[in-house]
Amino acid sequence: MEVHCTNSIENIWDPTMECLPRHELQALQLRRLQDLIRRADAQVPYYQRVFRDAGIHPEDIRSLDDLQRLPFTTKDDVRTYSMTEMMAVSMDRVVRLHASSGTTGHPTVVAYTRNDLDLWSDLVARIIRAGGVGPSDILQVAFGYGLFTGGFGLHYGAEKIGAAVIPASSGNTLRQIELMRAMKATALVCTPSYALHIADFLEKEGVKPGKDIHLRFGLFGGEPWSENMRREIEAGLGISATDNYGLSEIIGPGVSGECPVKNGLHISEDHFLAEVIDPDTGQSKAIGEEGELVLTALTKEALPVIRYRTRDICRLIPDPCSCGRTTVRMTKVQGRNDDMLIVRGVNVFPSQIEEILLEVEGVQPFYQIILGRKEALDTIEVQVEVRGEVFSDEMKGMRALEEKLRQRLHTALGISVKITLVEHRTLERAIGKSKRVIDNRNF
Ligand code: DLL
Repeated sequence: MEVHCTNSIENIWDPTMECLPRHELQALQLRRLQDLIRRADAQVPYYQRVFRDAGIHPEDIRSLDDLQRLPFTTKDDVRTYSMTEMMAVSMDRVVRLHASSGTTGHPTVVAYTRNDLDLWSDLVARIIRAGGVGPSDILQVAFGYGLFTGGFGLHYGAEKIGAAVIPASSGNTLRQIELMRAMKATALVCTPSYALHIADFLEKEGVKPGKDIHLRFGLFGGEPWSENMRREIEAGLGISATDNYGLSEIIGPGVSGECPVKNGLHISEDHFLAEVIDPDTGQSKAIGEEGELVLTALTKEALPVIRYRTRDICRLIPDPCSCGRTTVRMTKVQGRNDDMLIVRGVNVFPSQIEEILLEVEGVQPFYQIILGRKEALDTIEVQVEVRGEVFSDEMKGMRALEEKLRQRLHTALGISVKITLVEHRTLERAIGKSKRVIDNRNF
């Protein structure tokens, strides 16, 4: 196949597939979709039932638009039906099990065949190369190794590109820094909140990025993070930071990732079909409109998933990217539909609050949102850390900062928020995905 990348292909792991002309990509997607529906119809008890109830036959899928005739798969479906009902292969072909992080409800168990693991490491290799990391890099994996897909996913992807992997796992921040220093790590992967914690720790210990440690790149994902948070992490660690996205039900990390342009995350569309729908009505949205991301895993052997409702809110960006990849991009995920706060009738994502807080001088990137109820009305309080000099400043400075934050949040969100400034390094730190919201409202 001809390679159509216009730019440097140095940071493109699989230029043939990542830069496929759109018409060739769509033809491949259709062949893979037809094959997926045939496999699901022949081998997956759950989809056999769903197709029968909806009167769908594999030969009905004649174009990519026919995807919309298929019913959605939800997290509840994946949870309610046993794994064997969802699987397209027998257990003797399964070589690995993982589980979703279970941010909402029980975790979901997911299975991989050997081919699935090969595919997964190849897809993660794409995002690692896109994030700037190459074979001469030394990459510290500070995601948890275990049921969570982050640790093992990034580990095998990094080995595939030939980088040297430090399998540090998450936690024990002092040791992370010692490892980074001793093994001369040049790249770090973990959640963005853990990256911030590491950056803060470096500052506390007097370790200087660029002098004592030599990180150049960071690939972060697993939870939402704002552009302002990116700036804080890049400055604190002295690196270029890229976002990557994925979910266990689809494969884990490796679904999409940013290239050096940092304007959206390229979706590996030769393996995942992406749609955006209205989360309330389930109606398809036009490309470019915001809504819930729905993904179909075209090529996975053990657990094929058709039109999986991710609950993640984003937009698709169809315009060509100057990096040369031809794949559609998704914007940074604002948050999960079910993490959206509804405060006195107003919809707010924690990431919107984060973006506003971090615009203000003196504020540290550590905060917590506390919801309550007073006289039948919702209350919202944001506790946010401030720099030492601000905190020890006379009360006037503190009150002025509180007022500034209150006004900015009111203007941007249309609700009044109580601001409580707290001393630097007093809020709890996350070593994995952070829990930003404490909801004390009893429904
Ligand atoms: O978090 C997979 C992953 C690991 C992705 C490491 C990237 C890096 P789960 O535990 O199943 O899988 O959680 C999936 O996490 O539906 C999103 O709500 C959220 N999420 C993942 N990546 C991002 C991101 C892994 N870059 C759920 N931005 C997803 C925002 C993210 N949210």
